[in-house]
Amino acid sequence: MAPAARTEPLSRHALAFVLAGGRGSRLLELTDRRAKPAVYFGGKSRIIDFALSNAVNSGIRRIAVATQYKAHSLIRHLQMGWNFFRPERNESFDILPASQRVSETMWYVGTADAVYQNIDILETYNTKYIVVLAGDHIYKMDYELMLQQHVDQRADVTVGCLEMPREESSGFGVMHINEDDTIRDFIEKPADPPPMPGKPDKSLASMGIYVFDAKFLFEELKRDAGDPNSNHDFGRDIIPYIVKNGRAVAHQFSRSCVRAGHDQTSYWRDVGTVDAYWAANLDLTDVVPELDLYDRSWPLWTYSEITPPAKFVHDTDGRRGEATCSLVSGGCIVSGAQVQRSLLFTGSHLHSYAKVHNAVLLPYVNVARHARLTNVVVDRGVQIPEGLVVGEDPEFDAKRFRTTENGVTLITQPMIDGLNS
Ligand code: ADQ
Ligand code: ADP
Repeated sequence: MAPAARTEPLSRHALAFVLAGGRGSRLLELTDRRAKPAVYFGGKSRIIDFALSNAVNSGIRRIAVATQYKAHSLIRHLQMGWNFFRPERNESFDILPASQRVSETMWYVGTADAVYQNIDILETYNTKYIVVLAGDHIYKMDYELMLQQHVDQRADVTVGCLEMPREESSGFGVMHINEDDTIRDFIEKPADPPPMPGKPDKSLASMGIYVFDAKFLFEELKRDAGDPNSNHDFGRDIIPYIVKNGRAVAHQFSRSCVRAGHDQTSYWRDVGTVDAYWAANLDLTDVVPELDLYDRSWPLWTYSEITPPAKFVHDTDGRRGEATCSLVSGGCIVSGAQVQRSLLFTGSHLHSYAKVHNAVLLPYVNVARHARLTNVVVDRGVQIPEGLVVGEDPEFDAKRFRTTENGVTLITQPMIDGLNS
């Protein structure tokens, strides 16, 4: 039977519940002071802005964000950038602190618990659907299409999923589906991920995003809360339980990812490691990047500081300050310095004879004269001293900074302060 025509988008009856509490420890010192969703990405934004922008661009007008680990930087960002929701228009944006019931030692309870602890608040919203999102992935997706599949297939839960190389999928939930997208099996983080039928090199991985009917979710969370054997986690407990005892359906990302202009691929990244973070930021400097940030039909909402334009000047010796194949944000000053294939966030200042190449500079970095930085991620506000050379002597870098498997060096201010000790 063909589904009845809809008069109104389903997104108007949905609440997005964004899980933004995870630490993201593989980002090393970048998440010492901020949660992974609050880490800067793409020159002007933070990682969480992608999930939030998807929600808003999909038509969702009720959003709740669950915070936990090192939430201060995240909360400040959300308060400044995401305060345009109006209760008069049936809109809301709630920042939910970690429940007081959770003790310091019990911080890392599962994701389902983060929703369960806020159930009293969620029940007051009178919303029909809940879209559970992770606040730590880079992608553009229209959740309305996922909601539609959920309703059309009368699912208890609909799980967003994508194909990925089998060897990369052991950190994810991996599933088997029938022809009609019903999920037959779901295994959380399998050591040996099962391949897709007919595609021995691929697995079908969960994106960690779920659509539920609100009432069903509340009942399910209450049932799970009473189960002493549960970890209270969506991936480990709730989804496998529904796969066995109810109706779980898979929604393939390729059906609802937002492509624009030249953007023909289903771009999705978990920038969970410093290597992946560095690479995904620098990918944006490609002549034709896979992720199109210039698509005006799917804007990336964020809080952006008010800054003067980026400025490129000759120094007093007449040396040109220039940047090629790079993204340079507002408030930067490149004076007699050379910038190549790099991404500069707001407000950095690069001085004469400095060279940066394959560099991701977070906001307000100062690069003093004659410094040379190659293959680096530099944390916010770092003062790079005169003449410092990073990326040319692996032994020196490994001793003083954090170097990754792929030879990327992460530089923070405490590491710089330690140089003279
Ligand atoms: P993981 O990514 O390992 O797997 P997890 O670490 O639980 O899942 O994080 C999921 C999201 O929840 C992240 O955005 C994190 O920041 C947040 N989070 C974690 N604990 C939280 C808490 N207590 N309060 C608030 N937020 C919290 C999950 C699924 C897999 C799936 C991958 C996709 O379990 O099946 O494949 O996501 O990345
Ligand atoms: P350098 O070490 O490269 O000589 P400086 O800090 O002396 O760097 O700055 C060089 C140039 O950068 C200045 O002459 C000016 O054009 C520009 N500049 C520096 N600070 C500012 C500022 N606050 N506003 C506008 N331009 C600035």
